[in-house]
Amino acid sequence: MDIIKTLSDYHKQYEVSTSKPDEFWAEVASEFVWRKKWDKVLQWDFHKPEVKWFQGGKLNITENALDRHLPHRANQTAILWEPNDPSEAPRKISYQELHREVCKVGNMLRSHHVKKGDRVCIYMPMVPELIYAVLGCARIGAVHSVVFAGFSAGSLVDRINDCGCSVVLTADGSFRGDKKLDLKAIVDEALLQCPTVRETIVLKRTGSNSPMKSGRDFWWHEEVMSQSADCVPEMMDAEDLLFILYTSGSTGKPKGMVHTCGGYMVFIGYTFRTVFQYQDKELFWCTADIGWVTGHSYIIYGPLLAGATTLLFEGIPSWPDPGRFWQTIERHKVNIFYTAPTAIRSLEQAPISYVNKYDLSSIRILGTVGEPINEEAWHWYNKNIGKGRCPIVDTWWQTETGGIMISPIAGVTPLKPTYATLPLPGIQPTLMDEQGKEITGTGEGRLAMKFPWPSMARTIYGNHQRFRETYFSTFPGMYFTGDGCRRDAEGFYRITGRVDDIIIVSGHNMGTAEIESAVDEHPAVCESAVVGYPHDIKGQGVYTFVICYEKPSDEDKLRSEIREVVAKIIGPIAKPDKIQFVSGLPKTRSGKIMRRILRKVAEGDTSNLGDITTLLDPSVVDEIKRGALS
Ligand code: 7RM
Repeated sequence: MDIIKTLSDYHKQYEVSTSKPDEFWAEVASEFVWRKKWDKVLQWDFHKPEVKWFQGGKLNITENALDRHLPHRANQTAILWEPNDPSEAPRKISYQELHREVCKVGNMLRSHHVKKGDRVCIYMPMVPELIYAVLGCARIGAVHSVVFAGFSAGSLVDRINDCGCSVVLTADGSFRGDKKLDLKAIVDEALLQCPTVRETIVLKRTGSNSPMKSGRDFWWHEEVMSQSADCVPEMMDAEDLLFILYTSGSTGKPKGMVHTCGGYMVFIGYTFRTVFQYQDKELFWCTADIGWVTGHSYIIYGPLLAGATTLLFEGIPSWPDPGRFWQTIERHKVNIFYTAPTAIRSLEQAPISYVNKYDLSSIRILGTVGEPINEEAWHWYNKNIGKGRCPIVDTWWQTETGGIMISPIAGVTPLKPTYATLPLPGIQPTLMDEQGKEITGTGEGRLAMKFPWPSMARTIYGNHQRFRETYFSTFPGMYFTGDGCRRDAEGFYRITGRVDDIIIVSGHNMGTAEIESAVDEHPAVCESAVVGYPHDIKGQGVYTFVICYEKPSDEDKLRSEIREVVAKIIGPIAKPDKIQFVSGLPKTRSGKIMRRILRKVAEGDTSNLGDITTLLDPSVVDEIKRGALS
């Protein structure tokens, strides 16, 4: 399939992808190496639900991401690693070296009796060995389950036990800014409650003195040393499991989203090249963590399937100072930069000199992912980072979708700030109203998908019923995303936020996202989060947490101004009852606000906030608790 280069290419491919989906995806898939061609492109039934792509096909994704490139890219850098500490030397790993290291890890796992289908937990810092671990699993057909290395022992226990991992790949520790985290100690604590784990293999990174339990714990360097650099790839059926990735539901235990080999490969390879318009020899940087689906799809698999050079960053955006991203772009001449709105908003609070002292002229394309980007942050990113000459692709997708679903195609399809714009070929979105009727034309409703795409999750590990109930029961015969969405007259989509974030004030349904975007219109406001709380008269009241660019000199005056702005934009009914000024919000690393915590604070019940260790910065919670308004 030729890469889309013009708007009319887009319309043509889109048309074919919906009128003849089998032909369309067969053509995309035929660019890859299949050991055996599929018998059937697609079989599906959203009522069961059951979705199978490329049935009968046999492949190994690492052959496509590595071996396939060796004849012409052996010496090209595959991974450019920028360590946490900018004074430590970056590392370049060529495709040849990456192939060798992945094979060694594959053999190491086999020597520890890991076989096809076994689940392997990966709990490691953002170092090249983490990528070797992921691909090493894929090489031998083991199912990787990466757990973000900032999660607590308790979160790790849940994720290991849910899918019964037999081996944990980890490190002695990790560096994050000026902090050191003792990962092995966390693993040791977790393993007290993980009966299925036989062994751990521990990479040395920080040199912390991890006690090793004889017979259970092994050093990575010792185990990998003697392994051969040839590792026969396991031949996988297209529908065999490639990985499990846990995503937190709004309540209850995390869901292990299951992704399979063939469809995931085809869709991630296709969307990476299409959306970012990657050109040979360019340097692509996605700042996500590999513990998040964005890291899986667009640090590892997408770029490597395309034979690209991918930048892997171990550090954090704020250390040693808030210029770290921009310094790194200058240092390595990054061409495509893909980050989260939360990072943009936090960096825009630093003096602009942190941006302007670096040469950002290598950048050609910018991207965002993870949450709706507000108008103001979009313009800041466009002006200060893109210098007004780089398309911004606002990519909407989910852990469940595996890859990008709705997004501009860089430099090809039109942009519209705060809009994810148009569905990619193969993606058939629709908007549904509260009665379950399809909305046509301009309108706002719940975002659903009418037709399968190759990289959609196939189930929740061990709980197909929960999969059906969560995604396929709201609108029978469709996949429900959980997001609210608006469609304009041109057919452009704008994601408005999760629809489970709804509050009912005096009988009026309001999306918290809608109130937030109104609050954000006040020029002093950098960011806000709205939750409901019990209100004697209205049922629920509107409690707003607000981050300002500068500490407000007169808080009460600002409060009444913000109320007026909301009244003007939405109506007096939406006026915040309480406004608490804060310096930060409880967020996950990917920028999702943990409303559960804010709701508790707003309800005045801070005795048990539940697990807060999955937050980017758990310390903000104390400040928020102290400042809570009664
Ligand atoms: C990739 C990822 C998924 C949820 C999704 C949305 C929100 C993601 C955008 C966005 C507006 C975007 N996976 N979301 N991208 N909202 N515009 N471009 O984030 O599983 O962690 O989250 O994130 O609510 O449903 S995820």
